[in-house]
Amino acid sequence: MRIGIVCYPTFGGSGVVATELGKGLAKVGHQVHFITYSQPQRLDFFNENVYYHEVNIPAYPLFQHPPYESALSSEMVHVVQSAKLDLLHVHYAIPHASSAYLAKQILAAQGIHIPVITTLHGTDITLVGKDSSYEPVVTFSINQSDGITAVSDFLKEDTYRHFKVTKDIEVIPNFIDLERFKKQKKDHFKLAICPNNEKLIVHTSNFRKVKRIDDVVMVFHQLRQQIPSKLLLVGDGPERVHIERICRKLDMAQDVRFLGKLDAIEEVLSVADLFMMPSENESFGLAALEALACEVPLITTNAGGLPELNIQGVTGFMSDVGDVDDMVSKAIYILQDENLPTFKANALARAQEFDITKILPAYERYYERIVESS
Ligand code: GMT
Repeated sequence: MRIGIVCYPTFGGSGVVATELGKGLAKVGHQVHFITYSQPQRLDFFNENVYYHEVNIPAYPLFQHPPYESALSSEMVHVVQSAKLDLLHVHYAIPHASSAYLAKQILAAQGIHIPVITTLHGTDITLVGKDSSYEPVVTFSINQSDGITAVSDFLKEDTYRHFKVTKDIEVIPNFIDLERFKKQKKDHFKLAICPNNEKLIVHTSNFRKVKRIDDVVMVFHQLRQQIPSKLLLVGDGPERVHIERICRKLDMAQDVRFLGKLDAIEEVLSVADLFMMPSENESFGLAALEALACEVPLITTNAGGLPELNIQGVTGFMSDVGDVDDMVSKAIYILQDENLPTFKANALARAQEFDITKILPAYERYYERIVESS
């Protein structure tokens, strides 16, 4: 098939999923055309089946806000026409679903039919999409998509709860490339960070409020008083400065390292003993799946789709949002030398259920279904 993929090109989960999906589809022989405003972070390899089309957004003094949606729709029209695409698959509803709708109408007027699939990822539904500034457009454009997928049962149900969506939503969970995300031997790295054999706790995110990084820090603050440990914070975003200040205030600067945005996150995860995701909400928790693949057990909340990934007492533990004391006691349990190996083995076994080779065919089948029926 010739597939157009539209996504955010940044480190965010939806962009990562879209890029990895495109790479996977290209590897099995599909022609994949990425349409984004800059090179996707993980589109870092050459494959004869991968094409990249950058959305050009011309500046004009009148524009306080450059009309990205119009430029994106226009680029979709050009790519569908020139590459003769069979399908447009847009990731994250805002504004990709409405831009795709417009492109579809423009092409229909030229006698070209292009099916559109929208994949819902999380904050496009649970946070931003609900805002009345966006809601009518989000509802309309989701309903106008020929196919809709969501990355968890929770997200599917939440979409029906908050939007008047009348179409079926197919749940296709996120996935992981186990050839890339696997535990690597990085003893020198572990020794540099934990010279006295401390336990290593890792959190990665885009440092937004919804991630509740304060809770990561408060759990670590209590944990390090009972188990010698270090904390690595990977990523960057609006909360970073605030979190750095808390760490200094709690006199933890020696034990907490900020690594910024890292591409080779699997190297850090390879030496981690515990991954923390105390999010307020999380439709899937891709970063937690990356940790599992590197044999790292989880402390997460039970919010959103996290119970569909983290199995209580098996791959780690879940606590209520904000229950720092509960997270501390569960983290201490996992980190006991007699418990840790079992949790690590369970983590890998769970990740194997989300291997890209198992999930990619679900997307292919769904594509075929939508192309045939639309
Ligand atoms: O987590 C974020 O804030 C980024 C966001 C995105 O769209 O890039 O992530 C969402 O999509 C990911 C990929 O499907 C999911 O794994 C994340 O759970 C989801 N984030 C939230 O629901 C907060």
